Amino acid sequence: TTPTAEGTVPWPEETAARYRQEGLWRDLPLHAVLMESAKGREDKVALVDGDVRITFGELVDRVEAAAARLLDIGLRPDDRIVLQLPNSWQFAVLTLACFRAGIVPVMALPGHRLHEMRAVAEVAEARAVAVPERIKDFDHRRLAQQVAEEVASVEMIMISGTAQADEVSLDDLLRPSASEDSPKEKAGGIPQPDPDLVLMFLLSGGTTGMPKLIARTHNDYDYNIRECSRVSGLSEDTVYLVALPAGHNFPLGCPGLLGALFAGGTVVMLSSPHPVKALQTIQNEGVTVTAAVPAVAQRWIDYVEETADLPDISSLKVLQVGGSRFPDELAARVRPVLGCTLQQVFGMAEGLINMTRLDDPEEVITTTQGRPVSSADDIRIVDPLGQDLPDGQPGSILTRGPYTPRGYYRAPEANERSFVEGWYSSGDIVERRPDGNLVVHGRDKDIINRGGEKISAEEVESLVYRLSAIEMAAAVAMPDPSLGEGLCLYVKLREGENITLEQVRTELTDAGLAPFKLPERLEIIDEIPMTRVGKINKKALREDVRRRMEPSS
Ligand code: J2J
Repeated sequence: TTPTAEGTVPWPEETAARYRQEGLWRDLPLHAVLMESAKGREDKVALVDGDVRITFGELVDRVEAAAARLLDIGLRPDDRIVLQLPNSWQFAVLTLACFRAGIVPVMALPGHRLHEMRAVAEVAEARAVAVPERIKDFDHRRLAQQVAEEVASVEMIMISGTAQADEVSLDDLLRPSASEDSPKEKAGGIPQPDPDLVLMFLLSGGTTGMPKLIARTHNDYDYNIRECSRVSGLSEDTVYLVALPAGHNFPLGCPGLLGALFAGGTVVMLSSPHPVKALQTIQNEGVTVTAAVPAVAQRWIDYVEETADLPDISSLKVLQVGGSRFPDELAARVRPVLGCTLQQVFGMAEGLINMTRLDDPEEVITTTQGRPVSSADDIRIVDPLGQDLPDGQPGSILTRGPYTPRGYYRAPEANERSFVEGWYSSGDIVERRPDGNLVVHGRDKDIINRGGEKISAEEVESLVYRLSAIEMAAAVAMPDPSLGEGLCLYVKLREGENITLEQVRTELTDAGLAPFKLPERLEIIDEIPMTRVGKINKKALREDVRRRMEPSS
């Protein structure tokens, strides 16, 4: 029998055996894939971050040395580090060093605050938190200190920048092995991680009050990356731009920065997808492929259309777009305006990745969200009773497969709801066309998808109840011209009370909620509409806010 990490839900034995037998699971620790791609390319640039250029040879050296140092400072295999770093070479090297040592990174986002960081550190029982000193005017060191104060397991703060005496300096930890070689010698000797065990935790964009952790194994993620790389046409000629937050599944491994490195290509880290910087970087580095959410793709398209003196972006061959529904009209503008092939991606950190193929007819590329990257992915489209629907009829999508885990980490209750007899129910309403391509029509899960960042309505609502003026609250999606959706908060007040949007935002900020989850509009109403089964009628509220926002003519 295969070992199973505590708190995870394994694939059934027979299924795992079949994935092995068919060569989908290779039983390689992920760093072995990097070692293989680095072979014969020692002097080729693997990683670019501003002026920093790291060759494959240097990358392997740093990763090996850092893995040994992580163990030297007292971490052990299966320990967890909450990683909250901006897109940077440090992000890539630390992640790979964790993989090498069998230490498990928890992929937090730079936008997360105490509410999220504390929750994931607690569930993961993290021993360390890795942060930059600050990003813009936010003090991440202070945030890490608060997490360490409030979460008993956290005993180490790793700082990218100038570390203080009681902190671990990431610049020091991630330095090359050259000057002192004891760690390097030991690196070869540190044990290989078990490929069936947890590689990392991704964060779910799920619906519950707290973020859920998704344990991905070496075996499943290696396969995920391989299939995505194949479908996206990665090769050693690839220059991949990381413009979305690197801790997201999409830019990390679909095929993302890991796919590009494993293909022997080059990865360029950029801290923001702002069009001026992004397009200049595409020209400077000869970027061939990148991933964007629809809101980012729209900004790039608008910018190119509006700007006279543009950088030359003709190196860009493929623009992947996913994370939320890419409107067909915008999709149709990608090739004419940006001069590259659009690849629509409908994916999820829980596993299943769908992509249009690069040689699909333009109609498929601009109006569908593609099909599973692997023939081993199983998909069903079902009605509310769980009955399979014929092609052409929208319903709930269920999926299982070699890179879709069977449950969240340490979350039996959430698993009851989201996993049905081994099938993951993502809450998306999807139509499968007769040609196999999927079209996403909407969702029946209670989230707000704000420019690709998922916000759990329940998470926001539960914090809103800290305001004593509020008797009842409902967070709903409202239309937003640039982000697709924004967050509108409906409230019913207690007798004689009043409240402003600013007060709500201040209270939620004080509670440590990530800024991207703050409501952007407040509607105070006398009665919150309810459904017949006694739940808040969110559909009615979404229609209501849509009506209120219509320009009065
Ligand atoms: C509509 N909804 C989409 C799309 C995701 C690649 C791409 C995206 C993600 C991601 C990812 C959508 N059209 N094209 O992990 O590797 C919504 C669905 C889905 C949820 C998953 C990747 N692409 N979505 O977005 O875990 O609602 O992953 O269930 O953040 O995003 O969110 P997340």
